[in-house]
Amino acid sequence: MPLPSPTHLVLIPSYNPGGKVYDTVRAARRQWHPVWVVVDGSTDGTAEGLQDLAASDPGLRVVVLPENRGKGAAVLHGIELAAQEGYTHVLTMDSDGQHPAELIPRFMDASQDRPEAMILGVPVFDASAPRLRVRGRRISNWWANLETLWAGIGDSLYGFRVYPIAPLARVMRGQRWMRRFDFDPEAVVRMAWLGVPPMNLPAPVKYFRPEEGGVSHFNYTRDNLLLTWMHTRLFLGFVLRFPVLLLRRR
Ligand SMILES: Nc1nc2c(ncn2[C@@H]2O[C@H](COP(=O)(O)OP(=O)(O)O)[C@@H](O)[C@H]2O)c(=O)[nH]1
Ligand SMILES: [Mg+2]
Repeated sequence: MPLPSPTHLVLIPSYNPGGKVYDTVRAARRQWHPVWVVVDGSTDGTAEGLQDLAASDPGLRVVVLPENRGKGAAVLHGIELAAQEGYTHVLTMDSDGQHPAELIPRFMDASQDRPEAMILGVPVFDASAPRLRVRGRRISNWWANLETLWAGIGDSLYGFRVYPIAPLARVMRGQRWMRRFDFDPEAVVRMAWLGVPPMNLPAPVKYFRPEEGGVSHFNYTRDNLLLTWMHTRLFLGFVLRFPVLLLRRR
């Protein structure tokens, strides 16, 4: 079992993930200590199940929010608590088994080597990935690269990342968006604007069929509208910052 880290923790926002969450959390715990799960108003019984797991595991902490407020809101709640306890970095990962827990140490090492950077997972898809999702993210990636003047964001959407806590909290406290699925792309763009350098590392992603326990809360219409509005506001922010970004690139 890994030794407790005083600086880096694994933070897993979770909303109605179903039974996959237990394997996910156990796999994360085999790689890292501490692991925190923020249960975001789940109604599938996983809050209780995770609390049972935490009762016999000092490396696992489960924070339960009574109402669903979104992935970004859950991450913000987690990083505020983590900062109060002296942590400086979080690795965020999904609760539904799609992300590679075995790469946690490699991502944490990269972050320890370059604490000023954000360590971004770049998804390596296999045949299980839905075409629409793979294509859709190219659009988001194109916008994110433009909005940062090609600062080097490998993937704008993948949630398997290590963030320095202080700039992330600063970016999130400053505005009321970024609370749902607009969290991941807006976080990288705004962090890049603050001057946080991205470092990209490949990381496989799996898509499970419903009969394998796969659950997705991504709603194509609702969430693509949310992402379109997000890129609209980021583009406006980009126009305002253009001179600064250009100077920095020079
Ligand atoms: N905290 C929180 N997490 C969410 C919410 N919706 C999704 N998630 C989590 O965010 C991650 C990605 O969501 P998911 O539905 O799997 O989307 P997909 O992987 O993009 O299809 C998973 O770990 C979910 O549990 C939410 O409303 N609140
Ligand atoms: Mg998922």
